[in-house]
Amino acid sequence: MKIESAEVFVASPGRNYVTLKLTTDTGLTGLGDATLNGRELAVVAYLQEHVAPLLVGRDAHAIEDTWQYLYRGAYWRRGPVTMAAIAAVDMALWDIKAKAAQMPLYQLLGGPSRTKLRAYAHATGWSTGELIASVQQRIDEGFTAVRIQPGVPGLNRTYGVNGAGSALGAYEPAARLALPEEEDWDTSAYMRHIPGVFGTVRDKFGPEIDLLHDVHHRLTPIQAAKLGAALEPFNPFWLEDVTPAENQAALSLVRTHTTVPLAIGETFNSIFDYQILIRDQLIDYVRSAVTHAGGITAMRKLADYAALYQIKLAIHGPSDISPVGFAAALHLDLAVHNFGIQEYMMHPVQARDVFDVDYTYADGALYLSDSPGLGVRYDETAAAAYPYERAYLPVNRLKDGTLHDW
Ligand code: EZ4
Ligand code: CO
Repeated sequence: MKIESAEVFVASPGRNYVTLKLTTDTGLTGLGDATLNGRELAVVAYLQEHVAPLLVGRDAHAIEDTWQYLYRGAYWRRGPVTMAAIAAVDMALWDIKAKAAQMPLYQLLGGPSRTKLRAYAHATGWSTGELIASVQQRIDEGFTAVRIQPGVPGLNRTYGVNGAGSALGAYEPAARLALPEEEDWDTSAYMRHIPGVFGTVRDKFGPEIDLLHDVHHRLTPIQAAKLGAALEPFNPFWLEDVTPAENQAALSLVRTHTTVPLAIGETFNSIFDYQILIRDQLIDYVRSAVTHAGGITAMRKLADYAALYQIKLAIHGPSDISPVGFAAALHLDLAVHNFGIQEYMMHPVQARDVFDVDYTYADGALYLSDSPGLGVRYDETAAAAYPYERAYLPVNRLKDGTLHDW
């Protein structure tokens, strides 16, 4: 079975998605997600100009060899653009192989290790009262794990929260503007405010609900250590991305001071980004997206490496991963032994016009069907009604104008 064509589609049903479609000489098709939020067309060019010519005529079954060919064969290694392109090809080839086998992809990965996939949803509110209402909404939807993102006194807006009174989902995770919005940040104000919010939410909802929080790369290691220790009385499920973690060894400082579980990795794109973090047991959850870390082939290796150290898989699941990339995550989640939890941010409603998915949500968990492949169909005609829109993520500045991590 040979690859006959490789087509790239860009559509913006609520937000931009880049989708790769491979077709074989037997008529099978496979889909891959290549969406890199705010840098979408760089991946489109990489796929169209540099990858597609290499794919036509290749054995569609040779997934590992194609992965190595695109990774080693480029000479230039890693990086989000390259790895998103490789991920899309890899996903599409697994989709094809599973369709050829007439099995859902998770069967080819070893079969199901569980009956359902526990998911967490987002709750946001500028004030603690608004946040509590948002958490209640998620509990009413059946979630037993909720990520809480409050506003910070003195700031105009911050990651995930658009100032006072903004509706849930209206601004998540950020404004999408044709030029980057400038948010503001004050680490001291944040550090003073968060423990009180956690305490109030914990008091309100009791000990059983799992509460998560995303620090979004904003602290130094010693600040992260201090925040972790301050939140321990409220038993967080995890703190996410406490530092940018480009310096992996720095996380050992955080570990020395707190037992709060740490999750990291949504901006990583290689298993090597985790080499020290996993080997030295500095984290508890790996957070890479299938779409950004080289696809199923690479993520399976990452999950297995993490499993050696009792570290669990908690794949990034924001709305900027397409339903194709999200489905790929669910197949891995179901198959690996060391599944932790799945982020479920949900997609804009318009995305349903373009992506027809077989996965379902009920009572705090996600389920896959037994349809062959990834279980996602792409409507090219519907997609054409949603042309690409340039959109940037925000940037973040301290009060004195210094550019900070967003
Ligand atoms: O900011 O996916 O945990 N989720 C997140 C996301 C990221 C976006 C960036 O494109 O941190 O909301
Ligand atoms: Co995050």
